[in-house]
Amino acid sequence: MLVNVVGLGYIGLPTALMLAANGVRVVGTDYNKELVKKLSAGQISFEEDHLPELFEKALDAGIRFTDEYKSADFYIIAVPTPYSKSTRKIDPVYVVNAVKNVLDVCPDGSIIVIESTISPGTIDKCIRPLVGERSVRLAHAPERIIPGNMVYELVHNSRTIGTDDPETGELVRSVYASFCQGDIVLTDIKTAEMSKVVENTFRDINIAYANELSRICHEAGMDVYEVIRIANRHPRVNILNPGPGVGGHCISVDPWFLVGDFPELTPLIHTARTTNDSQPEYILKLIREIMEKNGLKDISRVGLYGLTYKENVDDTRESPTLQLLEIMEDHLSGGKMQVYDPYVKTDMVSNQHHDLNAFLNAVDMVVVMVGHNEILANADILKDKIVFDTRHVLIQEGIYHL
Ligand code: SAJ
Repeated sequence: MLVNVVGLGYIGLPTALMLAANGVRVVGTDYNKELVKKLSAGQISFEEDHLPELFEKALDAGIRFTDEYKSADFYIIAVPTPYSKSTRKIDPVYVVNAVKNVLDVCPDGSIIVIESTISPGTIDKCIRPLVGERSVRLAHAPERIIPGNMVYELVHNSRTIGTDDPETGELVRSVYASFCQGDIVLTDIKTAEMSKVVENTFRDINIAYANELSRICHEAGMDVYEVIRIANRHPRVNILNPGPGVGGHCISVDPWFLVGDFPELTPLIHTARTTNDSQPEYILKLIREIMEKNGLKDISRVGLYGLTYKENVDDTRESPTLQLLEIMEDHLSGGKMQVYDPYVKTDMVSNQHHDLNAFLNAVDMVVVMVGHNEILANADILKDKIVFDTRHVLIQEGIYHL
């Protein structure tokens, strides 16, 4: 059997490597020729724990990379699914194009599995009409791995597989069972679509609750972390952490699919999303408060530590730091803050440093936007600075928190 994994990004690549490393014949396809060249030359495309070792194993097992779609028995589509900022509905263009390209080359009897997160009903609405009368089977097996712990979670997480009939479900299960040691739950396609979106929405709402609590506690002069720590001792309470906002291409996007499709029925989801989206602006307000308290007038002497959407990854999509910088532009607030992230090697914003010491020399105040291990391991170099830790990762005295 040959598996063609389409889309070699944050999800498709680890999945393709995992299959290959576990004895499945795999060819990975991506329309980005540069990426294909890089992978074919044995260079990994993003930083993730244990991915380099997995890459080695997959190369030894004979994985191939190409920009062409291949005739195969089994396809896994893992391309991005953005949402339209105006309608809030899913923009399925990448999935639709990938499936069209697959249909041009796939033999009858093949199975096309969509792993990309899609709003409930997308396969019925946008993919089935493309397949028409062809005897090609569809499935939805939404990915669930968390950046930062992808390789472990690929093996150990439970998976959901939605198909039109149990026989196809078993076939798809057998492919994923080549590496997945978690439970594999079979269901119908629409339930699989919905359950994935619901999982990420649940997390978004929980984080929004934590962020709202942080604002209440700030106003009341209380320590939100102490409040959450104590509340979480209750056996049925598990409040997540407040932070500078919610980034990444998943949690900050997927809840909008439900709001877009069911606007009248989603006031809670909408409010949570809006709360999390407004958190960078709230952080900016707190930065100004702390500057004022310390007699600091020049915003260009303030540094944002961290540009990625969370710790120890190199992914900057929808990152709270980028959102905060965008808000500052909108407010035309004069000077620009300094920025540094050890994982971001290319220049993305102005005043971006690539050396921690140079960054620290340029600032009097550091705002920790991301709790990368680098800053945890070197926390004492911040001792002469005013520090605002939005992630609650530093334990030193005299640090400002949410
Ligand atoms: N965050 C907080 N407070 C928290 C937890 C997270 O502010 O207590 C922030 C993070 O810093 C980040 C954002 O939320 O900016 C999202 O990060 P995350 O670590 O919660 O999740 P993602 O986006 O990296 O991955 C999520 C996961 N979904 C769930 O946990 C339900 C992952 O399992 C999914 O596979 C992934 O979305 C996806 O691709 O859908």
